[in-house]
Amino acid sequence: MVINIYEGYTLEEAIQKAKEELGENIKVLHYEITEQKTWIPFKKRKKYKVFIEQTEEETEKFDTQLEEIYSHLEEEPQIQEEEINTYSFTNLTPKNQTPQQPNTPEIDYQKLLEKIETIIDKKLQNITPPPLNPNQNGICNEEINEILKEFTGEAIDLIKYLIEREVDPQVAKEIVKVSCGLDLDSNKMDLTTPTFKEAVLKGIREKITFTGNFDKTENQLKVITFVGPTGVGKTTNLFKIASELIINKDLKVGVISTDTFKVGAVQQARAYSSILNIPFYTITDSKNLKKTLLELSNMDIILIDTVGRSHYDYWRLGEIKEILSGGTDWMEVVLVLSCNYKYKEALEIVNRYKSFFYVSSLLFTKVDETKTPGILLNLPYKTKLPLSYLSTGQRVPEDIKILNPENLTEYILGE
Ligand SMILES: Nc1nc2c(ncn2[C@@H]2O[C@H](COP(=O)(O)OP(=O)(O)OP(=O)(O)O)[C@@H](O)[C@H]2O)c(=O)[nH]1
Ligand SMILES: [Mg+2]
Repeated sequence: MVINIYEGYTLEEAIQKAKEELGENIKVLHYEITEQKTWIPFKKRKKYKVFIEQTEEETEKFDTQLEEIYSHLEEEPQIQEEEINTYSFTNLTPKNQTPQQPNTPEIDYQKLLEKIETIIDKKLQNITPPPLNPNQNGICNEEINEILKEFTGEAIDLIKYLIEREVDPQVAKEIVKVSCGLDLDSNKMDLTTPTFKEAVLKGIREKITFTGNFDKTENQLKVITFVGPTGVGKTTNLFKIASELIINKDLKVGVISTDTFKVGAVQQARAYSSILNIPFYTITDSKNLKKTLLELSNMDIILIDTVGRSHYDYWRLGEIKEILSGGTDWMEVVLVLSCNYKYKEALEIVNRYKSFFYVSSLLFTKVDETKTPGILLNLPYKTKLPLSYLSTGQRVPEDIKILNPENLTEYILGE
C-alpha cells in the first residue's frame, strides 16, 4: 500500500492537489488540522494535511511497471545500469513533485531499491560463493572466499566440506586441486573424479607421505623413541605397537622407559611388558641408555618411552634430549600428538619438538574423540613429516592402525 500526504489551507485544496497528481481513483484515509502562526499577533491560520491511498488499480499498474523493470534486469544483466537510469529519470516520478505526465503512479523508492538490492545480491552470489562461518581455528571468511574463487561446482562443495572438518583452507585447496581440471564455461577448476573420496585419495597420495609398518632393519638394531606432550598416549600406544610387532611379525622387542617421573608410570609399563613377556628397563641418564642398548643388542627392535613434556618447557625437553644422546645415531623419533589439538597449537608443538629432536614421523591418537580430524592432513602437509600410526581408542592392543592413503581418506571424510 502506498500512502501520500498532501497539504492545503482548505480540505478541498489538499484533496484537489492529490487528484491532480494521482487522478480520480484516490481514497482519503485520514486528515489532520494544524495551526500556523501569521504576522498578526495571536492570529493563527489553519492548515489541512490529508493522507491519500492510491486505489488498487493504480497500485497494480505501478507494480506491473516495476515487474517489467525487474524482468529486464534479470534477463539482460549487461544493460542493468542503463535500465535503472532510464526508469529513474523518465518513467518514475519522485514523491511530492509535479509529475511529468498526468496520472503517472507514485513510485515507492524504498521498495524499488530493496528489490534492486535483492537482484544485485543474487547476481553477486553467483559470482562469489556464500561466506562460511569462521571456524574454530579462527580462519576468516575472506581467506576462504579468496580460495573458493578459483573453483567451481563440486570442487567448491568438497573444499567447504574439508574446511568444516577443520582441514586448513590452504591445505584443502592443495589437496582438491590435484583432482581438478579447468571448466571451460566458468574458466575455474572443478573435480574430474566421480566421487569426493577418489578426489581426496588422489590428493593425499600425491601430497602426504607414510612410513608404513614399523619393522626391523637388517643387520642393525632398530631403536624407536616416542616423544610428545603429556598424556597424549605415548606409553599405551608404544605397547600396542610392541604387541603388533611381536604377534604379527614375530619380532624380538625390548622396551626402555625414561619415565621415572610420573607416579605409577614404571609399574604400568612393567605390567604391559610382563603380559607381552618382553624385556623391560628403566634408565635415567645417557650412559645408562648406552649400556642398556648394548645389553639388548640381540633384539630386533627397541622401543623407548619418554616422559611427557610441555613443548614450552625447554629445560625438561633438554633433559630428554640429553638422555637420548646415549642412543644410536640412527635412532628414530616418533612424535605423538592427539587429534584433539587445534591445528595452530599442534603446529607449534611440532616445530618446538623438531628444534630438539630429529622427528621421523607423526603418530596421532584419540581420533575417536573428535569429529573434526583435519589436523591429520594439516600437520603432515605443512611439516612434510610422514605419518605412521593412528590410535583409535583406549584398548590395548586392538585400537591402533597403520596409516595409509585409503584409511586417512576415510577418517578425513568421516566415513
Ligand atoms: N580415547 C582415547 N584415549 C586414548 C587413546 N590413546 C591413549 N588414550 C588414553 O590416554 C590416556 C593417557 O595415555 P598414556 O599412554 O598414559 O599417555 P602418555 O603420553 O604416556 O602420558 P604421559 O606419560 O603422562 O605423558 C590413557 O587413559 C589412555 O588410555 C586414544 O586413541 N583414544
Ligand atoms: Mg607415558
